[in-house]
This record gives sequence, C-alpha cells and structure tokens, in this order.
Amino acid sequence: MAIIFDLDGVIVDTTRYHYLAWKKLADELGIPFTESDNEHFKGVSRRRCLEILLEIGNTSMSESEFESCLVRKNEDYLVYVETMNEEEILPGVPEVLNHLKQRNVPMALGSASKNARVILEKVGLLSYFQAIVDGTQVTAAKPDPEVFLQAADFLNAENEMCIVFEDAQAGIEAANKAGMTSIGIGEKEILGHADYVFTDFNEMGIDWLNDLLEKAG
Ligand code: B16
Ligand code: MG
Repeated sequence: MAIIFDLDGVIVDTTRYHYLAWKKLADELGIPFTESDNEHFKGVSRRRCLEILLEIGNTSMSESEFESCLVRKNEDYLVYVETMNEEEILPGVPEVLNHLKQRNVPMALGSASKNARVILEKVGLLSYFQAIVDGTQVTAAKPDPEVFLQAADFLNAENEMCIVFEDAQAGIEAANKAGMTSIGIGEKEILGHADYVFTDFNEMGIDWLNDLLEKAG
C-alpha cells in the first residue's frame, strides 16, 4: 500500500491564513467575503478561488489585473506562512507519519497548493515524503484526479493500492475518481462520500490504519 496526503486541512491548518489574505484582497476590491465563503475555497486552486470571489462580487477584471490580484493575495498569505512552525501540525499527524515511516510505507503529498514545499519545510515534515505533487505540477485541479494519479506514479503504486487523506469535498471526489481508498479528515456531513471519515488522526488511531493496511495486503 501507499499513502497520499493532502496538505492544507490534513497535515496543517492554513485555512485561517488563506482567509485573512483573501479577506484583505476582497476588502480592497469592495467584495463582501465571510469565513463561510472561505469554506468553498478549500482544496480549490488559487486561480479558481479568485474566480469564485469575483462571482461573489458579481464583478470582473482584466487578465493583467487578475494576475496582479493573485500575486498580491499570495504575498499576503506568505507573510503568515513565514510565521509557521511545528506547532501548527494537526493532531495525530506526527504519530501517523512516524509510524508509516517505520513500516516503510511509501508516502506522497498531493496538494493544490503552490506553496506546499515551503510549508512542509517550515513545519519540519519535508523529509517524510518520497514524492511531492503540488499546484506547480498539475494542470487539472481537484476534483480532477491528476494530482493523485501523478503521486501514485511517483510512488510506483497501483491506484487501487493507494489511500488518500483529504479534508475537501473536491479532494475526496478526486481520490474516488482515481479508484483509490478515500479517507476524509473533518466533518462527516461534508465528507460523506469518502470511504471513511474521521474528525482527526487521533480519532482514527494507528491501530485502525494498521488493520486497513493489513487487509489490503
Ligand atoms: P496556494 P490543499 C489548497 O491546498 C487549499 O486547501 C486551498 O484553500 C488553496 O486555495 C489551494 O491549496 C491553493 O493554495 O495559493 O498556496 O497555491 O488542501 O490541496 O493542500
Ligand atoms: Mg486540503
């Protein structure tokens, strides 16, 4: 078996930082934007997020303005990323990563974020992953399965032998489309179409994961 982890919302919680950066841009553009709007940005590429923001504001802009807004949002986001350290790793994650490393289970990251590497470095987890597939490499965003298919390829694993951890609906859909086992981390009401859902890794427990790995052979 091989395991593919999403980043934001699974390994670290950057939702608040994305929100603050989008909120600043939205204020500058005069577009109302709330934390509940931000929920729809989870797992969604930066470009698509800005499109959604413009839809909320019922407005549009030139391509060059669009590009400059993407740059501004990311510059503001990176100011928060700069402050990140291992304290921002989500509950139960280090235990699971250490356990899988000990068992020599191949691990990859499959994230929509173009900042995935820098975030993993900041929180000290970069060395756990044999492959990192992020927003700089994929052409089709989740729910397209491309990011997870590329990760499976790097790990030399059959799709059916991959387990994906995801916190976003679009990510679960992508894993399901790829024929992988999907495990939702978050709310059961939102991630109901995953094969399994847990509030966090502590609720899942390492014994449960071991059982799943044993069953798959
Ligand atoms: P960036 P994931 C996603 O990461 C986030 O959930 C989403 O909110 C964000 O817009 C997207 O990355 C792009 O991030 O602006 O850093 O390239 O959940 O797929 O790890
Ligand atoms: Mg995510």
